[in-house]
Amino acid sequence: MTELKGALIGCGFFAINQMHAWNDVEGARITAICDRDPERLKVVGDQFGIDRRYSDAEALFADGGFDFVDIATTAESHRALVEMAARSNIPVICQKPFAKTLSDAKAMVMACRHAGVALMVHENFRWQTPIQAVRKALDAGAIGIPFWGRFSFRSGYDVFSGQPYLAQGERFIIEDLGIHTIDIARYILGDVRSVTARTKRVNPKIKGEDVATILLDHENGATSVVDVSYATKLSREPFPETLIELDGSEGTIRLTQGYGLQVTNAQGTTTTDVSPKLLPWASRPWHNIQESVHAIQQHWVDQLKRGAEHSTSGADNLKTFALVEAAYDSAAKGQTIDVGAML
Ligand code: NAD
Ligand code: 89V
Repeated sequence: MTELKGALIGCGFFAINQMHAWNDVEGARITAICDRDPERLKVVGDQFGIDRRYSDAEALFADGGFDFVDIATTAESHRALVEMAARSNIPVICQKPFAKTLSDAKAMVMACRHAGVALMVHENFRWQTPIQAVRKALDAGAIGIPFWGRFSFRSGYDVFSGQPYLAQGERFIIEDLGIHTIDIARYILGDVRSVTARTKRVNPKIKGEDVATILLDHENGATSVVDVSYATKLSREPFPETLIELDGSEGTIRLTQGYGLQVTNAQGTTTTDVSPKLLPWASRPWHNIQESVHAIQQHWVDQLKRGAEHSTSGADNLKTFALVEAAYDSAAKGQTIDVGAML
């Protein structure tokens, strides 16, 4: 099988996970890196033995010699970089949040569509082992037709020490973390018709909201609650676990803290350990996220080689991104937002 060559732009905090995962992915490797910060470029280049190093993305694309690009910068640079990739006819992975605005995100999808290049958003949470286990139980018909769900991420973990920019934006938890939780809700219960949300800032040291409660009306008639908080101090810190409750016509599913999957139906109750693997380069408690980075990057390569659509393609992610925008809009106006009108 031919090995694809990739270039990675953005050698910051999270890119280290992506670089480790690329080392393990079958069928691809990273041969060039780019960061406008010379120190980050050196750290990542030296750690992963990459000689082709660029401080400027235009120069990287001008030199070429790679089959895809992996954009691991923060959202403000995403549109320019994705459009650069489209102009160079290079398939592209873009980190979440996909863009700063929904109109930028739509333009990015259009640019790649016109260029005929694949575009996947690195929306990795749905690839976590416990989330995949919930999906499999539903697909196996374990609880019949789900009519209600709760997708919950409540934590007191200090995310600001690794990612200081999270304390500085006007928007915080929905844009950064809730975007994953909302994507999981869509993955499990399907697309959404309307959104009602409330937000709050509890931590006085940050600018944006750190608590959000979001009600989703799914197109299939199910209702779900997405509740996220970084202001929740618990006796046992759950970071970075998403807990799930699903009620269906024939039973219930509970994904509980510590990665237990409990399924109750007419046959009784079964409890399964659905813990993620601790990959050799991973560290607790991040191993759940780290394993999903490997999974989504392997999916990128496999689908690219088949010429098939990615689970979190740009077009798919517009539907998640619209829900983020709708949640902020709903919280600001105190109204329910119709999502269909936004897409
Ligand atoms: P970071 O600030 O640590 O790293 C970003 C890097 O990109 C920096 O080194 C910066 O110099 C570089 N950069 C920015 N613009 C550039 C440009 N135009 N050209 C070249 N280099 C440029 O940020 P981070 O914490 O690593 O986050 C990066 C992205 O990953 C964010 O969008 C964040 O939301 C996302 N993220 C995703 C997950 C996940 O699980 N999917 C987890 C953490 C972070
Ligand atoms: O996944 C993320 O985007 C991270 C974190 C889990 C810390 O919120 O920013």
